[in-house]
Amino acid sequence: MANMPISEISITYTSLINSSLNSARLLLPLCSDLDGDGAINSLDIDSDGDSCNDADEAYGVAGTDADGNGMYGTGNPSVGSNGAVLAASYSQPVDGNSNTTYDFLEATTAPAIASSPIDVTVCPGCTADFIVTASNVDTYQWQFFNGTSWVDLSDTGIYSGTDSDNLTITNPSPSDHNSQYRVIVSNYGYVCSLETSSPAILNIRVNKVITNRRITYRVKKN
Ligand SMILES: [Ca+2]
Ligand SMILES: [Ca+2]
Ligand SMILES: [Ca+2]
Ligand SMILES: [Ca+2]
Repeated sequence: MANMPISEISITYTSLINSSLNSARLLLPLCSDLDGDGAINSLDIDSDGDSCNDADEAYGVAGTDADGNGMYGTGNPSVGSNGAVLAASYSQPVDGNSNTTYDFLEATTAPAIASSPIDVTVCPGCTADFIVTASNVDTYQWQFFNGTSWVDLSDTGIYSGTDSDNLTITNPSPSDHNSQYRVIVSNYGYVCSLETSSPAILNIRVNKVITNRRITYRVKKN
């Protein structure tokens, strides 16, 4: 047991006058090493050992530890006399999944995408579904590529299920041909990782046109 850190102090109160007050006990947790890696929480950059640094988890913002060195911002931050980072402030550490345990003291599994949506081909005016299969997910956000960047979709117009595992596109038009969609999944208790699916393409089946010298026929495919 040599060199083991003290993990807690227990104070037991015993009254010699009133026995009803006996056995009051106060536990003062000290120097907890939550993930058992030999570094106590106050000296551990990832106290719960879930690969998301305390700096990010305490703020609930990925990239708070910008260079991944375990400290606020980039490089060695300036600290005050009590060791507090001068540039950093928060009222209390974040509990993103609202389970009363601060996220930096709670090992959480990152969201993971098992299968990305696949390309879909439908007729004009039909319904297309894009489906993602993922685990440890609290939120889904489907996006559309507008030719320049990916933009978040909402349940308006031809879109529904934009915050679910199933994006439905109802009554697409030929102009929607070749549109690209993808989804971003997240976990409230694990701020470090947003997983993005591979993009999938919406193909609109084009009616075949047969032309002879004088007459054009449009052949309905469906
Ligand atoms: Ca530790
Ligand atoms: Ca962590
Ligand atoms: Ca929590
Ligand atoms: Ca955590």
